[in-house]
Amino acid sequence: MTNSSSPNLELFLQQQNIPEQLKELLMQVAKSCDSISQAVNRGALDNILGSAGSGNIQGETQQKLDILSNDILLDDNVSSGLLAGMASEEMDTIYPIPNDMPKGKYLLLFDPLDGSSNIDVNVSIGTIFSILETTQSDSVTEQDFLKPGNMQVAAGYALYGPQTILTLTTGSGVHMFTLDPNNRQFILTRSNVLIPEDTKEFAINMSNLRHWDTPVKRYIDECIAGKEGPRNKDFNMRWIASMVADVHRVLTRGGIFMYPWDKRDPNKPGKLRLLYEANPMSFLVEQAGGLSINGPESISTIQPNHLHERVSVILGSKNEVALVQEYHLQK
Ligand code: P6P
Repeated sequence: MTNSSSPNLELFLQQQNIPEQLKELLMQVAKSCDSISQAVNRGALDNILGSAGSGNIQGETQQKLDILSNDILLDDNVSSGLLAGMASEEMDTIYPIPNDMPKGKYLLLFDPLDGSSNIDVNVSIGTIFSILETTQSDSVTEQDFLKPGNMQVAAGYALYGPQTILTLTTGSGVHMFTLDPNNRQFILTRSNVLIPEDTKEFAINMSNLRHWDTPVKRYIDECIAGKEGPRNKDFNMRWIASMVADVHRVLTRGGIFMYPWDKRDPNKPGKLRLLYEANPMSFLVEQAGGLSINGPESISTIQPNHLHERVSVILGSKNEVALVQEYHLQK
């Protein structure tokens, strides 16, 4: 039970040493996530489940809630005067703030509703966001968005599960806020989150086993060998197929999350998107004392070449991820 002195998001941000406009932007994003949470909670009652009958640039069928969530984030933020532009998993190109609107120096990137395959079966889904800065407020181009993850000024996610939890970082630790359904306030419920350095829990889609590269196969085989194998301990496995839910579990109790490159489509570096999935999650994980790599290298140093670039993702408990990185470097 949080005591009555637990600050809400607004009070917490007031105490942070960050620009006022960034505080305003984070408050606005949180408000959008509350609206998305309410839409998700209504589901079939408002006939917003199922396919929208359209596809996105990722080659995925868009769900009605994907589009609704994207529209909420666009509509809520377009006139804030805080942004130069936005980019989304659901939009082919960047969204420059129109010239008749006030502009700011921030870029907001998001996956408006991650885990869409879980929407219709009532399993946790989430919104992931990343915030960059630009000096080109009046003439932003895609190039302005192509910054490595270590240049983010803030990142976070909203997890729509049994509770709606907003997790964010501005570079001074990771903090979690639980949405109070009675007053629609995000209340600080965990501050300075730290990921345990060791774990006995891995998250990966095992159905892809035959497609993995040797370092990943080696690592997973050793986990499955348990006490009788080289790791001398038994492991547990989880796979929710919502990155937000799997990463939240890793932040909350440790673990390793893996969506590695596989040979189904050798020219694709991975399934997950660099700019608005891997980079924000990597910022959070590293701020919480974990590691986030693409196999051989840190994700946060990767220079993006295009907006919807994909990447192999291995993140979580520091010592476990370091072992996987070692196997990749020995390859
Ligand atoms: P698979 C959801 O579609 C997503 O982008 C991530 O949230 C999740 O981790 C992954 O894909 C699940 O992929 O192949 O297991 O369905």
